[in-house]
Amino acid sequence: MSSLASMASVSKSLIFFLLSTLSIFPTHPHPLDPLTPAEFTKVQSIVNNSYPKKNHSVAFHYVGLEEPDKTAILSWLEGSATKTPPRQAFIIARINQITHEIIADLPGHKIISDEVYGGYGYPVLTFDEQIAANAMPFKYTPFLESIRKRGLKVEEVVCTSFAIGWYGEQRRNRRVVRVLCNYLDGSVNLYMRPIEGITVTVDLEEMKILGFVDRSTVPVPKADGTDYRESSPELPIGSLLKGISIRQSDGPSFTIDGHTIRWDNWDFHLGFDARAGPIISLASIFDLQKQKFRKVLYQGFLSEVFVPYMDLNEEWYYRVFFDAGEYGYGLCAVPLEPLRDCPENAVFMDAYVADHNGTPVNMSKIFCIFERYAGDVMWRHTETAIPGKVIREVRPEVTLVVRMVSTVGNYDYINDWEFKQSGSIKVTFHGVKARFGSEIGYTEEKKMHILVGLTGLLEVRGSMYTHTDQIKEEAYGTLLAENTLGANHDHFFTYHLDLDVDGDANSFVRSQLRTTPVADDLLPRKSYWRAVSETAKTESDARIKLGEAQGDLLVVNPNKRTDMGNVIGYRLIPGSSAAPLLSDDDYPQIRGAFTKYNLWITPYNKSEKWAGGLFVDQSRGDDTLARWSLRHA
Ligand SMILES: *[C@@H]1O[C@H](CO)[C@@H](O)[C@H](O)[C@H]1NC(C)=O
Ligand SMILES: *[C@@H]1O[C@H](CO)[C@@H](O)[C@H](O)[C@H]1NC(C)=O
Ligand SMILES: *[C@@H]1O[C@H](CO)[C@@H](O)[C@H](O)[C@H]1NC(C)=O
Ligand SMILES: *[C@@H]1O[C@H](CO)[C@@H](O)[C@H](O)[C@H]1NC(C)=O
Ligand SMILES: [Cu+2]
Repeated sequence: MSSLASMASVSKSLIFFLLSTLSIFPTHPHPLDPLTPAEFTKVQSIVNNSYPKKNHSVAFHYVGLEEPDKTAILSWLEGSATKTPPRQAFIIARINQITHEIIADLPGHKIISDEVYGGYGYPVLTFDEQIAANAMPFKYTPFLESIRKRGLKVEEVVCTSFAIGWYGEQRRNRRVVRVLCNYLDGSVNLYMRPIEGITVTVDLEEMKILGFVDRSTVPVPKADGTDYRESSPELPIGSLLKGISIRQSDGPSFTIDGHTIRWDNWDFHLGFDARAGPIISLASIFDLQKQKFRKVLYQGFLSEVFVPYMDLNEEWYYRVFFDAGEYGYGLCAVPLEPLRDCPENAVFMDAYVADHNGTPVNMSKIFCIFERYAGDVMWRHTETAIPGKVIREVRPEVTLVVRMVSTVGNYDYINDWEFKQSGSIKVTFHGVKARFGSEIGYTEEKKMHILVGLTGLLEVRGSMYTHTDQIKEEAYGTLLAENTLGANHDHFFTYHLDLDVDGDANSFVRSQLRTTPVADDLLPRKSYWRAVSETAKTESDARIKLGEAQGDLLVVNPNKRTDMGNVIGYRLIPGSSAAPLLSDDDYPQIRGAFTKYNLWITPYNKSEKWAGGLFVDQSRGDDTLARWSLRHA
């Protein structure tokens, strides 16, 4: 029992660890390294050879490392493997409009397995097909007519694609998206200027328009005050302060060897995946006393981001996003801006993805790695009790941060993995409050439409209202500006964390503090508290709703003890957490059922990575964490 998904950040408990078997440094290249550009090209040619262009249409929806089995990685690390784990790629392709799951052997230049997927759901949308779909309305006369009728300039219209989800249809839908449009004309903030009422349904496979609806003439909100650029005269966010910088005249204290990063007592591998973004593997920490590396985290990555909106209007009810499974959280990563996104002492790393045709795309400056010093103190003591002397010892708080930013439509998710000298790992989404309405509150107060909580831009609905007094029916949101409603919604971030604390056999323990009455009259006190620990025996024992759970959530190694005999483990420390408020039988919630609990523990299974399933576009909730967990309930 060692793999778990949670919406929590992870942190070390006060308990210290014991022995580890990890004694050698990984050598370069590492079996968990993401595919290189040459390997992407190799994949493309392997698939080309098997499916020649003359009678096949081939679209690459996912290309990434087919991870070696955990046992193979662990024996390789221990030096007991006779050969290095195989170098393979996992490919999800649509071939003649059928989904294939392909595993290719790279050194052998051949396909070793090729399975047709017949279940519900479709792979991640490619950028190229979204761009093509977004262009479709501009060749469609009824659409152009609707734009003209509203008195809008067609050259100022920008369209984007939305996954359609699933709302109980029995019949399988084709791969389609809804294309919805916004307006620029005097603004760059297109999300603030929706053209409501027009919906274009596009078939992605045939790349043709299947449906067109124009049902309202709500005005497009004004351009005034929507510009968020620094150059804008009405500068809305963060006034500019005098220059500030962090410099390390002796250079950074970390080293990067391929994808392996070493800093202070930490050693870990940083991978990249088109779907998950950063993947942290094999994080271990050097124990000075034992003079050995000790394992902490086999792997951790973002499994899904679930974003259901609460607006039931015709153009809005299906706005339920799975940012990793539908759009590719890594695919949407954006280059980081030196000195703005990352401080002066940051080091940048590139990453690669395959495009629709399988051609490698260089995404430059996707990660930044830097030592963070914010003027805080990690540890200190001033000793004044010793006569005739004062001892003062202070250690400043310096941590190591790995950062990536993913821009999925209007949202910019700033995602940090932070490693601390104390042994803690902290995962954060910069300033996210995953609760509906929170960003809107901020926005209202500032009288601006830019949200900085999550950062990025709010997605708003055009409306006829100019004052809250006019609102009589359900508005599903807050009036932010004239003709502009901010829609209520949630963001649920779900992580897959496979903790291997001091070895891969770990248990999940809940430790609660219980009040204990004192019966003995001879004792001066009536009560005290003591810690009572319970080890989860089944998966259902280990499903946690944070609002209800009391006490500490621990991942321990039951086979190891400290020299004093104490348990060795890590404590999961939740950040802000949220519970879904949709009913269990609501279609978005069936697909997002993995949000029902904040923490789930499942046995290790290499193919159960994605909390919302492997094929999320139009999924029906039959391949989610909530279902897998019933198997061993
Ligand atoms: C594979 O086929 C695509 C599409 O025909 C072509 O653009 C690409 O160059 C080919 N790549 C390789 C490596 O064969
Ligand atoms: C494509 O052509 C090859 C050889 O000409 C043939 O073997 C294969 O069955 C064809 N595939 C399809 C899907 O038509
Ligand atoms: C990717 O792009 C960056 C920035 O342009 C460049 O430094 C790097 O060499 C490129 N990588 C490859 C493999 O071309
Ligand atoms: C691993 O997960 C897959 C996909 O959910 C499932 O089909 C398979 O039975 C699982 N294996 C085990 C041993 O539970
Ligand atoms: Cu939001």
